[in-house]
This record gives sequence, C-alpha cells and structure tokens, in this order.
Amino acid sequence: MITLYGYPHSRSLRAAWTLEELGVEYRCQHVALDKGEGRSEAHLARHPEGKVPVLEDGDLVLFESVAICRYLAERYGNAPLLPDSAEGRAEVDQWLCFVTTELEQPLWNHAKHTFALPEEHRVAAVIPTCAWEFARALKALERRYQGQTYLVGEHFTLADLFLAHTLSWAKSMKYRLPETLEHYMTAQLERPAMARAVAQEKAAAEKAGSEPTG
Ligand SMILES: N[C@@H](CCC(=O)N[C@@H](CS)C(=O)NCC(=O)O)C(=O)O
Repeated sequence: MITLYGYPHSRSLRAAWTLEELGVEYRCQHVALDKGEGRSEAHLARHPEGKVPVLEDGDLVLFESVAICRYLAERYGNAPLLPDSAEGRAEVDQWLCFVTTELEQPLWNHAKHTFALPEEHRVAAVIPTCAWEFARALKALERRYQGQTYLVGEHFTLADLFLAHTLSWAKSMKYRLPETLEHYMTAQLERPAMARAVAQEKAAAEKAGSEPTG
C-alpha cells in the first residue's frame, strides 16, 4: 500500500490530487508540522529536511512534489496525466519547472519571510520584491496561456495540476490573478479528484488529533 506523508493545504496536496486522479489506493499519514513532528527522527529518515510531501511505495521513499507526482504518473498512468509523446512530456516538464522555480518561488519567499522562517531570519523588506517577481512570472505565463482549457494538448496533465495548485496558493495569499487565469484555476480545482484529495488530508489530520490549519 502506498503511504503519502502530508499536511493539509501544503504541497502534499499535489501528491494526494495526483493519486486521486490516477485512482490509486493509498493511505494519508498526517505529519504534524505545527507540533514539530517533521523534525522527529522517524520523519527525518524519510525526508532529509523534515518536510512534506513524502511518498512510500514499497521500498521506494521519495521526497519533492515534482518527483513524486512525475513518478506516480509514469508508474500508474492508467488515467494519463502525462502525454504519450516525448515532446508532450517535455512540455509538461517545462511547465513543472516553470511553476516550481519561477511562479512558486516568490510566493514561497513571501510566506517564508512572513511566517515560515524563524522570526530572527525574516526580512520584511523583501515582500515588495516577492510581489514584483510574482507579477513578472504571471506576465510570462500570460504570454503563453491564451485561455485554452489545458496547458499542454487536449487533456488535463500534471502541468495543470501544479499550476492550479500554485495559483490557488497565490489567491490564498491575496495575490490578484488575471481573469482568464482565475477561470482556468477554478475549472481545474473543481475536478472531483481535487475535492477527494482535500478530504483525505483533512481526515488524516483529524485522525491524528491535530487541528488542520489554513
Ligand atoms: N520543494 C519541496 C518543498 C517542500 C516544502 O517546503 N514543504 C513544506 C510544506 S508546503 C514543509 O514541509 N514545511 C515544513 C518545514 O519547512 O519544516 C516540494 O515541492 O516538495
């Protein structure tokens, strides 16, 4: 049985959403990051930084959301989240890199310097730069995204899953999105697999007796 170690509303949702899209059986294991469980010896053995997501599939223990979702889509791709052609997969990878290195980073920096880093390491002065960098990445995205249903080809792929998740993260941080991207994001987030993934992570947190945040 596959185990996904996660925390509600974090990047582990990308992995839970992927598992739900693929219809793969799995178990969600809540890691109480808010209570320091990420730093436990057991969790540090799974993830060298004590973060989530982590995926266990037999002897394979994987961290990094892109690697996890890419693996799941390759290994259990009965509902294809990756195109058949090498060219199509390369385009999906292009967007996965863009989303996680260009679009997500200013959001993550904003979050780190607002609440995620220890207080003594936060620098409030970087926040306007984060907003500027996010707006620049969004403009780049808009130059390519022209209102089509999906980013790559005619089907929902991992590129859409990562982009929608990251745009919703931006929304939760009160960033404004252009109307076309707002519609795009809403359509992807309405997929039933997304709702099931949220419910799984919430249930795991409740089972662990922890209060889900955010
Ligand atoms: N690049 C990693 C980022 C993982 C990450 O930063 N996860 C956050 C939750 S979204 C975490 O576990 N934070 C706990 C910590 O920093 O100790 C990925 O995409 O998986």
